[in-house]
Amino acid sequence: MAIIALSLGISLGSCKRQEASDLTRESLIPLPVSVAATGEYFTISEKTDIYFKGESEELKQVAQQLADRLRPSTGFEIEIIQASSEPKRGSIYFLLTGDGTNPADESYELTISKKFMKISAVNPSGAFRAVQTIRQLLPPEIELSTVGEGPWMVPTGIINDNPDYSYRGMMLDVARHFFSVEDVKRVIDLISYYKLNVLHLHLTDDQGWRIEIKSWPNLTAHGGSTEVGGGEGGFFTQEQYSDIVKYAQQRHIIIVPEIDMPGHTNAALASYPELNCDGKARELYTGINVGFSSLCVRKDITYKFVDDVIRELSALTPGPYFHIGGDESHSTKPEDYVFFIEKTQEIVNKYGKTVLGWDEIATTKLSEGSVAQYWAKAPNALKAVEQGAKVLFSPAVKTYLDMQYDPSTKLGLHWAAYIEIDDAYDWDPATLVEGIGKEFILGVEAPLWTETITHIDELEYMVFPRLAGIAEIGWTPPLKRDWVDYRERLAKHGERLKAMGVDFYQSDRIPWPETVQK
Ligand code: TNX
Repeated sequence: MAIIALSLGISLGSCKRQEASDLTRESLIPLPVSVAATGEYFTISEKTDIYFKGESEELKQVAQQLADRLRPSTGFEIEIIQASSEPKRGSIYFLLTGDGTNPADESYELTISKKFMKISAVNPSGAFRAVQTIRQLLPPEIELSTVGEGPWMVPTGIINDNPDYSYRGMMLDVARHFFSVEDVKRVIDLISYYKLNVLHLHLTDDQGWRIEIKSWPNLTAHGGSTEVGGGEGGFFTQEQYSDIVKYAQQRHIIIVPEIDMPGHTNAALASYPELNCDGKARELYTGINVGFSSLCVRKDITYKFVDDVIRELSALTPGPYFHIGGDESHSTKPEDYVFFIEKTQEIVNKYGKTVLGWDEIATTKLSEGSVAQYWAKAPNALKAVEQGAKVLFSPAVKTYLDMQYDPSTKLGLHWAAYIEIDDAYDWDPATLVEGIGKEFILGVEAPLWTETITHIDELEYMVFPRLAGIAEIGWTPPLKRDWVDYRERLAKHGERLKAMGVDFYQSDRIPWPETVQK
């Protein structure tokens, strides 16, 4: 064995990695379902081309995305070629094995040999997930936009992979502080690297209305004009929102839009006096308290409003879900709350969407397919399950990205908990709440509320690296997950995050390599 390693070392000359490779020891996050190593290397060189088989434009785009990632850092002119014959030695080869009947299937097989790298997937989304694996198998410098030396070597073997949960998301609150289209695209790029497939946008709240509704223009003109702390706020035009949706789609991520109702609606109540029971417009609000606002539940105009908003936004949203909020409606009478949520679910369904709502909506009669997002009250989540509904797991004590890491964290809040990297990683949705096993769980989502977060750098600091752990919970089966092993893999990701320019929290619970430490 030693002799083989030595002779390999000599033949590789100046290569950095001279020993036999071991694909099973690569620091992949999320950890794949199965990895088998064959001990050699595939090397991306100036001769490497990327082939794709068949007519799928989406598959071609995935091949293109890999090439676009490789070109700047390798400096190679990597071509995309439709495969007519067996791809030539040294190339990367994409093909689809599915017939399109199960579009939700994100599985892929990545076969890496000395001669080629082959990605076979049921759907283009699986191929896209495989590309993230490939990026993580290359040296971290692959993420830079300047040409590096390489060598661009990947350990050989076979990876068979698919997600444990079909919904793996992050939520971004653009209402408390507004974030630009460019910021949202950056978030999409980063979460796609960890194989998430949902970005939930919290588009409205007391402090701001952030999505243009053409039939109610004052929502953004007035309701979007400020934010927490009194800044200038902002909003997405419908065109910008569609641009985000498309950008996400190309990264195999769906956008879930949220209009939070009937509470958390001060921005709307300030924009249109008729939405208030007393017919008087409210003042704009720039504080951070919750629970004081409510739509006027028994007025007809309220449902004209709700219908228009859901209609316009559903038409711009190809994904299946529409999130109606429903949390902390402390100034809505309980019977009014039930009336409102039941009626609003019907409207969402009428426009062809499935309802998502915070766990409080399970205190009402859920319509077919509605999903409760468990954030605070386990009894609510259980009520959803009793009604035969699925639950999306976002327990605040584990997944809230606005919770401080520890008492010294300058940003964020701590009403639910301090959440260190291990707290966010080391739990299992399927055993967290007695009575809610895996069969009732749609997936996991980590929300970033932005009362205290104003810039993309701050956002990155709160999101990373905790989100990588949530991503692994959503993807990797619990039996394969282990904190001690994860900690080592995450440490290695420090260099990758750094290469991507991510401003992440350098927890002292992670053995970061020296090159990463500030
Ligand atoms: C609770 S989570 C809220 C949000 C706040 C968040 C701050 C939820 C459904 N409601 O309105 O932004 O806490 O951590």
